[in-house]
Amino acid sequence: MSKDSASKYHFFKSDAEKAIADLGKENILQHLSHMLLIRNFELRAEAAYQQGKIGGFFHSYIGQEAIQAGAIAAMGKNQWWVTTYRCHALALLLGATPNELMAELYGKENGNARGRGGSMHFFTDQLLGGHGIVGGQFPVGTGAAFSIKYAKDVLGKTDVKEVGITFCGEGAVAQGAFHESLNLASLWDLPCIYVIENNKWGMGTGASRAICVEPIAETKAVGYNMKSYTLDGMDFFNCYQGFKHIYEECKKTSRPVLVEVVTERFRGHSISDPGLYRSKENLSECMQRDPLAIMLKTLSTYGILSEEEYHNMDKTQKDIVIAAMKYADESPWPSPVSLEEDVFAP
Ligand SMILES: Cc1ncc(C[n+]2csc(CCOP(=O)(O)OP(=O)(O)O)c2C)c(N)n1
Repeated sequence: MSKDSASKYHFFKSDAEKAIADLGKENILQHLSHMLLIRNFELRAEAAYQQGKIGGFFHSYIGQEAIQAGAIAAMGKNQWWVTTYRCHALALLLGATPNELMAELYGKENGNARGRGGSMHFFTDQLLGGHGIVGGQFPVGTGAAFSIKYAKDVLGKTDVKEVGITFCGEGAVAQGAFHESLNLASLWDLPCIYVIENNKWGMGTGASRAICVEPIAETKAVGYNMKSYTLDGMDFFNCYQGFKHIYEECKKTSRPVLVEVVTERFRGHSISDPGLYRSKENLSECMQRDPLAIMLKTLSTYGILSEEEYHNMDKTQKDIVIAAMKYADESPWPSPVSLEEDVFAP
């Protein structure tokens, strides 16, 4: 963390040694392989985009991998999850296959949304979508948490999920749906975990020029009588332990929580953004804290993984993604006859 950002945040205190003991070697390597899958998926999908295989919007998660990997390591897949258009990683982590996601990016019939949604609208049984409207996901995540509480308290069901997790960028906290959702969640004691992934930039506007108070979660949570936490989004173990703590607390109290995860995006806002508003020095300084490099360093310090083993893991994930590109390339286009299927507008 740079001196400046370290001073304005009160980070959740974590202990990598304890996290490693808690998760166990096999699990940790599994989570690292998921982060490597995300990185490889994004890198190669970008290349396919440049070759004209993919069209439309495309927002990369490169640089932010530790956040959602840590969240899922802590809370398990079986919750309600919802996020923004930057949704490739969450779909992969929740079990969508690289094949179906790549085919969706290529606009093919056997894609995740039959080629209709593209990059911003991935779904799984637990993922209630990637959403293109900034803030559009807040009411969805809040409603999902309401359904959990209703099923438990009113219908007396026991076999239900525990929490609804809503991810957003910092740019979304100035949007009305954020405030209405947090107000209701607090009023009705809903088990909502709202996660602001603060990568410090909207489409090209720095957070400090768009949001009137910082740190965001700490200051905004007070207005909704909620607890807040701040996590280091470049450190998988900090995210894992932070989310684990937050999850246990939310399950116990059924009180909503606002979390700010301080992170960096290593790419432009979207693939068409050359990032001219950001200096090369700023970007290369941020990239010094690559979440994958930080994880490798921690794991090698504790004798869990050598550099060679890491590169072998990376190669395995790269091959999976290359096979997904071949699958997508060879997949059929949707039939023009099916154009009006799944369209709900009259
Ligand atoms: C309601 C609405 N306003 C504007 C946009 C255009 N838009 C798309 S992404 C974006 C920036 C959002 O930044 P942030 O929330 O910080 O998320 P990030 O992309 O950095 O992950 C904007 C303004 C939109 N999609 N929806």
